[in-house]
Amino acid sequence: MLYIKSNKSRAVIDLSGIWQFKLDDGTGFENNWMARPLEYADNLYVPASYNDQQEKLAYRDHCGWAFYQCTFTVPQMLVNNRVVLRFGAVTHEARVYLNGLLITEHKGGFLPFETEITNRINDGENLLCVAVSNRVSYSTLPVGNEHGTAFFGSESKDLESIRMLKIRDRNSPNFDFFNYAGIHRPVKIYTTPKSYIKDIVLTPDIEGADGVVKYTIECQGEGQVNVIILDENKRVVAESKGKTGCLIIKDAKLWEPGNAYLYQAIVTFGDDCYEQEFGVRTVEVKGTQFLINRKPFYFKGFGKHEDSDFYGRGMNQALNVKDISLMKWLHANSFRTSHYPYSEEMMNLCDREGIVVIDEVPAVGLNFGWNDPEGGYAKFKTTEHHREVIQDLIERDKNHPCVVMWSIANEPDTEKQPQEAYNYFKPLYDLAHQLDSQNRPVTLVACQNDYLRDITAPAMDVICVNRYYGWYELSGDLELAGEAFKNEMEYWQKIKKPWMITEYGADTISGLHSVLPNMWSEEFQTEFYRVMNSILDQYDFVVGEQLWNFADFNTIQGMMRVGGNKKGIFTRDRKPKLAAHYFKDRWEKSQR
Ligand code: E8X
Repeated sequence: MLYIKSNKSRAVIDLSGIWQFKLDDGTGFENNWMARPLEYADNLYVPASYNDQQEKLAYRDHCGWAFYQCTFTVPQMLVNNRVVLRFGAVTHEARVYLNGLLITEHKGGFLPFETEITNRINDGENLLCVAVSNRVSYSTLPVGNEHGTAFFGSESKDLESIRMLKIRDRNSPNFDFFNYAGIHRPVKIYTTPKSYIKDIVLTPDIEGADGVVKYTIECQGEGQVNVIILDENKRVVAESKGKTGCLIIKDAKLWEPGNAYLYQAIVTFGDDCYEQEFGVRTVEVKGTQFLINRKPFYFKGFGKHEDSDFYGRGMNQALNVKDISLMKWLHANSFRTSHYPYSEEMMNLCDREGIVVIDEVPAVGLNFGWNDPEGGYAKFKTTEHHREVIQDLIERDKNHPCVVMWSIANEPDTEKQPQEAYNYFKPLYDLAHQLDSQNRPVTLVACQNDYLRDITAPAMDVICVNRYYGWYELSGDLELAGEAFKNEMEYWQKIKKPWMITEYGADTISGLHSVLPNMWSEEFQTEFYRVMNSILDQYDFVVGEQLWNFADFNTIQGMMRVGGNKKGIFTRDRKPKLAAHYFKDRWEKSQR
């Protein structure tokens, strides 16, 4: 799916701004709220989560549907074009109505969807209504507990008594980030000529000093395809005709981590044209190494979140720019889009800035239900949707040079039901490989501690592991934590695959200090990383360290969380903790 752009053949109308908003009271659909202006609605900003925009418990704790409305008019000069309505992301489920009629529905909160509205728009004002559901369950990704009782995988024995209390319907996410909801990314209307370019797939390779770019252009309607490649100085460096072909860029400048170089493929088809940026780079796994442009690459970076004051999980471009700037300040080179695909705008920025991305689907929370004989993998009704999100993610992000690996899940159970886990994930791993024309490595992020039983993580191209010795286990005892970690590393060394740590960390209250490393203090967080890193540094098969987390972030309320998850090396408003200075120093000096 192409990103939206305005150019000489395409116009864009951005619907960002203040919309009307109202939580469903259970009668919204029945009373046809989508067909006329909402009564007693609030003014909310789009794109952003609705949860934190007003001081209302109902906004914070809502479970179910909510209604958004805005009006728009398409200028007369555009109506002879094909007109498309596109959403960057609506979390988690959307039903879209135009002038009262349902025009599209979408499941999954982190990927774009669009629908043609050419023949549905009125001459004058149009009423757009988006109903949004934030419900998570056994059949959504991310996963929630159907009855809203368990958190962090514990099976509640109190279900019956809670039912007797007749609690209201509520969400119980099985993941450690606030279940923000709403229209999270831009809503735009764009036009194309009636015959148009539908998709562009670019598959770059390197041969000697040259870039070799295979391409496929998908078009609708009649016309001839032309492709021109421009370098950053807008000089034509290659040209071709036809829907598929191969372009040679002589003496190509490579897209390198930290040193991005972007070419543009200018595709024309009849009256339509589209400029697709791309980089010439290769990615592969060889032995125990992760190679970018045939050179060993070592990941230095983070797991992150899309999370900020007021916006919640809504797109925040100023913050994206800030975060990349902070990454560069730290001499970091990469992050993982834990635990869902990030905005297209962030991916575009990473392409330009040379930041390397592990691109993750929203498959988090597949790790509970073991006490129930029908539980676990038998209970999750996610397989079909899981295939869909992998497919849609690869379709959206395939051309990004910043993406070097796909992550098909975070911390699913791979040990309590090892064979079931393998049976569930192996076909998804194969699917990702099959769909990606660049055949990038595929991984899954594993977490449990009975790693000897795990047959799924070792079947991935890179073994990615989250570890919390010294925090969740052996809490506070960094000496034993180090020993336990070292024992584990001796095991992974025998598997002879590239291995990286994708999460490790300690909750830390900014401003809390202690001479000795006491849990929750800034000194403890720093010492924790010093101990773990000294072990990572002893092994050649380690291809990266991504700490948890870049910044503090909001979570569900609970005894484990003091105003959210505090494992950031920055606070939520991006003030450094001691560990940020420690990593800056470490990564600046790093030889890897
Ligand atoms: C944590 C992280 C959480 O925020 C992230 O989304 C997934 C968690 C650790 C799991 N990984 O809690 O800070 C630790 C399990 C320990 C047995």
